[in-house]
Amino acid sequence: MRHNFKIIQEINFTRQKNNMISPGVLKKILSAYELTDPAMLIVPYGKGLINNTWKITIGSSEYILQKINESVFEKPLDIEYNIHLIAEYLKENHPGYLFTIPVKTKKQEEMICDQQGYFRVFPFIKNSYTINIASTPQQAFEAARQFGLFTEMLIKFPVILLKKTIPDFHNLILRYQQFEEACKYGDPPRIKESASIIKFIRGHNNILKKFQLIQADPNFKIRVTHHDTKISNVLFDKNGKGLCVIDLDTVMPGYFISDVGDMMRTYLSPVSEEEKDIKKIEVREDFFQAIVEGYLQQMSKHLSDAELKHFVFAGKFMIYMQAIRFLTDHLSNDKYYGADYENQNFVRANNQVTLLQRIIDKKNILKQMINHY
Ligand code: ADP
Ligand code: GN1
Ligand code: MG
Repeated sequence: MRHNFKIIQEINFTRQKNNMISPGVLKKILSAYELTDPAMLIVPYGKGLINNTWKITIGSSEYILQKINESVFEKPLDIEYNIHLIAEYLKENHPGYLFTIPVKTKKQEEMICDQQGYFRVFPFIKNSYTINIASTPQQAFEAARQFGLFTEMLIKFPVILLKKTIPDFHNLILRYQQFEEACKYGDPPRIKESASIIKFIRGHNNILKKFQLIQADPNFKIRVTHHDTKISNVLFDKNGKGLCVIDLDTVMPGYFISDVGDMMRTYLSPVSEEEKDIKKIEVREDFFQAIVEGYLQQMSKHLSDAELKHFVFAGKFMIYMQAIRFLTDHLSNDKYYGADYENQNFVRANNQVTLLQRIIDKKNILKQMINHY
């Protein structure tokens, strides 16, 4: 079955992330917040692929300013709606949790719309820091525990109330259809050069079938899911303890395999998805153990047996989907993620299929490690 409109959603738009936005425009945005100051410092910040982020320093006060990528988030106000709803719930039910809420404008708005797009400001959490690669199992444990805690605190929250800020975001069936579309209608030379990775992806579409079974299985619960559990979305304190999760734009109803899978995708290997030298890609078993322990410390009593049995599958699912998304973007001339150099999304896709193969090679060892739970 074809869903034409949705299929082209990720591969057919004008990219916004790299737009140059002048300091003058940013200062005008900030004036809505009473945050203008002649000595203000505005510095691009973070490594996100989608939104624009700046760190603002005014004397001893620090803020994060973000511009939402409207090609990706078609209804930015839905993000504000979700964050607001969750903030209210946590204030009531978990008042001790450090939840980052947007700074209000002079008009009490949590997000503002200017000719340049949608912007919001967060207080920069003092004495916090983020990392881009998990270099110790302890960091992986802390991050996994924070994402588990986030879902657990919201276990009784009526998940149905949340807006789907990117409809079908982690719908692997749709991602696969987009990939097949790109294989047909994408850039012909790139399609030709990608023959072997295309073959690999098609050869592993049993992952797709397993996902279909999950979708039909009532033992797999829809919960409040973060959907972007990379380690740079956890704030740490100076002792290396997790403080809270951030980057909540994709918080929406979802399966646990999205969050656990993205942790595996991004914490298991000592090198990132950008690494060109695939020999450096490996699956660190002690980091897997740390993810299991951290996440299950919060979530073990909520996961069904069927879900627990799919812990390792979660990694395969997310890595496979990310490989598909990078390759689809490469075949579609980098419209979604952009590229800093020729073939960057091909490099990323190749990195992810290598990681997938490494997980498959260690599948039995990893499954044994989860058997104790
Ligand atoms: P992106 O969607 O681009 O990944 P994030 O919301 O993750 O955007 O922000 C990018 C980076 O900015 C984070 O990895 C973190 O380092 C920093 N950051 C974001 N919000 C805060 C905050 N409230 N306090 C401290 N640092 C933050
Ligand atoms: C994007 O915004 P950022 O960089 O945290 C993407 C994720 C991908 C990730 C790959 C909304 O996340 O789904 O896993 O890149 N976010 C969106 O690095 O598409
Ligand atoms: Mg982020």
